[in-house]
Amino acid sequence: NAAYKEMWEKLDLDIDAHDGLLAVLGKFYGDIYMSQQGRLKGMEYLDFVLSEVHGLRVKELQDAKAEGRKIIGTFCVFVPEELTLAANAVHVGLCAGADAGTEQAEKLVPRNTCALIKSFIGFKLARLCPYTESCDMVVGETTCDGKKKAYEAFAEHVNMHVMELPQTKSASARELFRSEVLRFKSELESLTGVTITPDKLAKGIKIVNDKRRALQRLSALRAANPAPISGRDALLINQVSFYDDPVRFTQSVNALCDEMEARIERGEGVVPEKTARLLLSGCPMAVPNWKLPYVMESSGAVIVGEESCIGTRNTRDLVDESADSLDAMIDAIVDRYMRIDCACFTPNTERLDNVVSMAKELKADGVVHYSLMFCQPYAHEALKVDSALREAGIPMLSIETDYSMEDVEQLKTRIEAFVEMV
Ligand code: BJ8
Repeated sequence: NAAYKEMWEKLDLDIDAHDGLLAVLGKFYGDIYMSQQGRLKGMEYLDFVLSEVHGLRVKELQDAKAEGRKIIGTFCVFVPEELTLAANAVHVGLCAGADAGTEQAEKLVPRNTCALIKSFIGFKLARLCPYTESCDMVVGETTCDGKKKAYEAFAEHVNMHVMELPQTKSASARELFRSEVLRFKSELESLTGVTITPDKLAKGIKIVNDKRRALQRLSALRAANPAPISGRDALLINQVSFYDDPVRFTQSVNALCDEMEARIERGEGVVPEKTARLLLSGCPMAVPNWKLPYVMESSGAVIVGEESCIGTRNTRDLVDESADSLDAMIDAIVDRYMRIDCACFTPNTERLDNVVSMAKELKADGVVHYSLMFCQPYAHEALKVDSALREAGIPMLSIETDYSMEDVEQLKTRIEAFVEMV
């Protein structure tokens, strides 16, 4: 498409490398997604969004920019989208799920850095990501050491704002987070020239809550047996939630949920009733990181939930909508975000309770814990999650991997053995 090419050139992408990336992505998507049987009709919207991920949606961002709106890029679910929307800006997730520009990335960050970090840096340095190139401000956060140090290097290439995140859930930690939410708010206001009023913030809260409600609905419907949707499709929906227009996305997910309800009523599913049901838990899986879900679902299992930031960790809690002053709304936002059970926090026992109750609610036969190689926080918690699940009588398999395809056969062997056992 010539118009897109012109847009990518304006964004200064490396056109040849970008063409190559789109070709690989298209093939990968075809193999992993289009080969599935019995998909919901509503997934056509997601297929469309994904086929236009570097096209139409990026064009929409350029149109928004032409109207004077700003684009805010993020890497973590701790950055409140409610405030971005209240400042009439667009919020997009920039986490990346494919190996790209690794050699260049390794000049900015050490080799033993997790694939997610290397990937967003690699995409930037190799000029492959139209989202990063569209951003007016990129927001980082002091979560894991890998990200926090990577942002120092990344700031040489983009306009960065880093939120200082606490490491505990104490009262003083809450105060710190509250002050950082306010600092983010001021930063947004000066970037956009928009003053965030209670009215605007209430609208932002409502839009993001509605998106979360739709995703909660989807998540709850997956308790049905036979599973009404594949884990791959559900993961894709969660991935797309980070960059699609939130209102349009919410409508599409609700329409998909209507279809799922009808399917459940007919007793139908994507797999037979006896299929092993697995919960996936751990590090976030950014687009197009579909390797492990694909291996799991081609090993005789179906994934019934994602206990992850690209999953329920981002959708489980809502912001209280009853506040009417700006101050009270900020408090409601702070309270909601301080409930996120990220492994960067210490202690983080809520996560153990959440994994166990999620496995029970979704009637999972077992849990696959996924850590990215070199991710300390989730590797540590893999051990804790394992013992919490063992106590509850739920088997767990711990997987550590990255974005390369080299271990696919080995993963398949381990997962098939686990599926046999559960
Ligand atoms: S709230 S999980 S999105 S920090 S995989 S980069 S932790 S070394 S992503 Fe996260 Fe926010 Fe927490 Fe969620 Fe570091 Fe681990 Fe890499 Fe990670």
